Amino acid sequence: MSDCIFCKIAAGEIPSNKVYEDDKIIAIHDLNPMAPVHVLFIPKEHYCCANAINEENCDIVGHIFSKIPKVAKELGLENGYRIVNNCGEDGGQTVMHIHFHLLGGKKLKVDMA
Ligand code: D5M
Repeated sequence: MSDCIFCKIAAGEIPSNKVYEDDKIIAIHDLNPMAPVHVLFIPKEHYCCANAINEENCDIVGHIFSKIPKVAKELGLENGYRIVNNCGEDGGQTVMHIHFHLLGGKKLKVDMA
């Protein structure tokens, strides 16, 4: 998508603070960190949100989750972390290109709503 900021980051058209990249995904430090470690895992292919995931394309979610432990370890999150996906307006999603937040580096508060 030509006007999508995460598509532009994935394509290298906008600079980012990258922590991981392969042919399918990129992981970058969040611009507005909500925790000492706040990384976004972003598929290079554009999917608007969790509602766009189906049986045909759900491998991308497994691929992202398969890379999170390695990146978390490299970033020192030995004591645990949180993975968050916001979907749609009520879910608090602000960038309409699916991404997973990796948060850690302190004992996070439990706040589900
Ligand atoms: O999360 C969207 C997240 O994306 C939010 O935490 C800010 C972050 N963001 C927005 N633009 C950038 C750039 N250019 N680099 C890094 N991080 C960015 P959401 O779940 O949609 O609310």
